[in-house]
Amino acid sequence: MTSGEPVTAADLVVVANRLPVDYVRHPDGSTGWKRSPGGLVTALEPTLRAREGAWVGWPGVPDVDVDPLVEDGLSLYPVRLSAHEVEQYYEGFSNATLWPLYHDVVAQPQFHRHWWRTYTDVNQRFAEEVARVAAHGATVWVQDYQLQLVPGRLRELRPDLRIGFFLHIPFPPVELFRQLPWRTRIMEGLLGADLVGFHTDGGVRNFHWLAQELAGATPDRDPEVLWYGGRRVRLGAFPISIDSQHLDELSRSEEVVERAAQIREELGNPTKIILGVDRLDYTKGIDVRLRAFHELLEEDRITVDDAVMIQLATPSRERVEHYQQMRDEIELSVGRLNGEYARVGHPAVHYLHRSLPREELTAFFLAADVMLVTPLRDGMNLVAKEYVACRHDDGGVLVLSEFTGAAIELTSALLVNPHDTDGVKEALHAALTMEPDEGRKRMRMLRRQVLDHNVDRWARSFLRALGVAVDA
Ligand code: ADQ
Repeated sequence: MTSGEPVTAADLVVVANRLPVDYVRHPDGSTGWKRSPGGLVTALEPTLRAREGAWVGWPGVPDVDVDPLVEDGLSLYPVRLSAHEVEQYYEGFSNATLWPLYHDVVAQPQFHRHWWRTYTDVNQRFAEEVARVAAHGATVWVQDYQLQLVPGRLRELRPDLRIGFFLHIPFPPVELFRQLPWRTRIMEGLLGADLVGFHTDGGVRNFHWLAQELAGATPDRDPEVLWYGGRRVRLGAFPISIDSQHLDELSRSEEVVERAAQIREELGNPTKIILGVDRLDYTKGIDVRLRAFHELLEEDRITVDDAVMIQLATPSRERVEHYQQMRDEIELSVGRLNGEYARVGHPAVHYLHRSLPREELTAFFLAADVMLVTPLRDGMNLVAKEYVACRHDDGGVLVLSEFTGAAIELTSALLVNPHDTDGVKEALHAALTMEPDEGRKRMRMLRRQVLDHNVDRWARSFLRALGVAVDA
């Protein structure tokens, strides 16, 4: 899977916490690489390859020194992290400080000075590695909240570079961001970029205000431009998407269509299937939808013959304490619900704590009559878009939280406030009883949006705004 020598000076460098491949140690002691195909790789691959691109990131295993490699024509530069750094920079500052703070403090963020120090050290190391591999005048695209100091550090090291930054999670309201003891340093770090991108206009507005208040940036007549250190910093909303065409095709394949029918049968041919698919994260509102379903059963408005629920949950951040607690709570709720409403051989909720292969997930999407996406806060939420892309039959109803970035584009979904249990319950009931014509009309509108705005379009529009010449 690897071949050739890494390019010595790349014109386009992507830098993200993780490489698009994971380093693996096999039980027999041998080592290798496993592809971890994420949306980001798919989106950026064609552009990266066309430009002799490079990717800088952590290989996913602590304490390993691995040489740069070429994977299918893409140069990969591993950044070493010690176990201690993974704990403090990644699990600590990234996922127990920034993640909850940026998601409206739905969990209490922890502020620890030693975590912050490690975050700054690791950001410095990423910046140094990029500075080493980027060609003169190259474009660097920094990804996400783990690397917010990289643009600033990189600008100091390499003022010749063109630097873009994209935040995949929400950029928080002013009052919340100000809780962060290192708020000014983070703003200064981000302002090192030439372009700072968010999923939504809300993120742009929050950043615009905070940059002036905390870092002394000055506004321009253009509301999407700030001046900082004598430089122009452009801001913009770039709602990310998925490889819609690929999912649409996959969902039409014979195997997937057959598997979807088989899933329905295995569930005992219920009238309706309700589905939830998430990384197991407290921001995703899994408890909200379980409560709504539970109450509908309790009030006898539905029975387990009318509707079964499936919750697929990818294990996530299992070493972070809050995630362990939340997993226990969700599993307790599932157990209670089944204890009260399941019959032998017919659970009310089917709960799988694992990651499924793409084809299998697509079949679940195709089988589900109602898709419940109820995060308390989410930068975008790709699951909502994936569900829509898979419904080539115009079937299915999407219930979507207003607090996702996706809700701005997917306005024909049944939009809900996840804090309002009655509202979620009514929307779930409305979705279960919706006239097929009404459902199809909504789904057609959703599909137009998702199929027109794919992830390739997202990547191109960001790079274009950064001043990179990309094909139309
Ligand atoms: P995430 O918080 O990870 O992403 P999301 O956008 O929904 O959230 O993406 C999750 C991905 O994992 C989807 O592609 C989904 O299909 C997949 N997945 C979930 N459960 C799975 C399972 N059991 N088996 C297999 N696959 C599963 C962050 C931000 C989001 C933002 C994205 C991209 O939090 O708001 O949309 O980055 O910017």
